[in-house]
Amino acid sequence: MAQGPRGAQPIEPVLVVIPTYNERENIGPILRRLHEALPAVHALVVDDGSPDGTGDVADELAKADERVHVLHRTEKAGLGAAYVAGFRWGMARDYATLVEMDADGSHAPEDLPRLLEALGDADLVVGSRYVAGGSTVNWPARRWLLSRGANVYSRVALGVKVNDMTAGFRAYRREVLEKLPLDEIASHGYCFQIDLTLRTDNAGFEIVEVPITFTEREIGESKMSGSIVREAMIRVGLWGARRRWEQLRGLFRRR
Ligand SMILES: Nc1nc2c(ncn2[C@@H]2O[C@H](COP(=O)(O)OP(=O)(O)OP(=O)(O)O)[C@@H](O)[C@H]2O)c(=O)[nH]1
Ligand SMILES: [Mg+2]
Repeated sequence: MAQGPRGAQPIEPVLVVIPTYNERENIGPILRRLHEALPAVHALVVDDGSPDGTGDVADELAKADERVHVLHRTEKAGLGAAYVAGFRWGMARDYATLVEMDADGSHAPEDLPRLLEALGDADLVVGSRYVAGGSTVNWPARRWLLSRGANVYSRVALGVKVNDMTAGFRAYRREVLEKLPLDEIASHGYCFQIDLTLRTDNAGFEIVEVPITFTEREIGESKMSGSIVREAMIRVGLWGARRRWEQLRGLFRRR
C-alpha cells in the first residue's frame, strides 16, 4: 500500500466521487478512462435523478464492475450537496483519499496519478489551470475570463495562496474532510470549491497545486448559470471581509 511522508498515512484506497446531472453519454467513457489510468481506484457516481437516465446507465456499469458504485439522490441539489453526500458515503467506508472529478471529460483521468503522487506531501492536491504548465483547451474567451476573474477576485478577497480555487479536480486526504464541518457547507456551485479551499487552509492543512489541462466538454450541457456566479461573488466578498477582520483583530491582540 502506497504511503506518503505525511505522518506515513496511507493514501489508498482511493474513491473518485463523480457528480452527474444529465451525463448519460459521458459517464461510461469517463469511467473507462479512469480505470485504464488507475485500475485499483473505486468510483462513486452521485446522480441527482438525471432525467436523461444517467442513473440507470451508472447502475448497469456498477453491476458489471465492483469498483463502480452509485448513489442516487432524488432531486437536483447542486454540486456541493452531491459532493458532501459522496464524501460521507466514502468516509463511512475505509477510503483514505477522496477525489473530486467531473463526468464531462474536462478533467483528464490520465492526470490523476500525478495528483495522487503529490498527495504524499500534502493534505489537499488541487489540479490547477492557473499555475505554470496548467492550461484550458477549447474554452471560449468569455468562459476563461469568468473563471480567471473569479480566481483573481477570490485570491485577493481571501488572501489564500491558491491560484485555482474554483478547480473541481482535486484529491483530499480523509483526515481533512473528517475535520471540516461538512454539515455547515451551504455553497452550491463552484463556490463550493472556494469554500472548501478556504476551510482547508484555515484549518492549517497543506494545499499543493499540480498543473492540469482542462478541456471543454464535447457532449452534454454545462450547468453553469448566473445564480452560480452571483452566489460565489457574494459569499466570497463576505468571507473575505470576515477573514481580513479576524487578521486585523489578531494583529491588535498581539500588541
Ligand atoms: N449530482 C449533481 N451533479 C451536478 C450538478 N450540477 C452539475 N453536476 C455535475 O458536476 C460536474 C460539473 O458540472 P458542469 O456542468 O460541467 O459545470 P462546470 O464544469 O462548472 O461548467 P462548464 O465548464 O461549463 O462545463 C458534471 O459532472 C455535472 O454533471 C447537480 O446539481 N447535481
Ligand atoms: Mg464542466
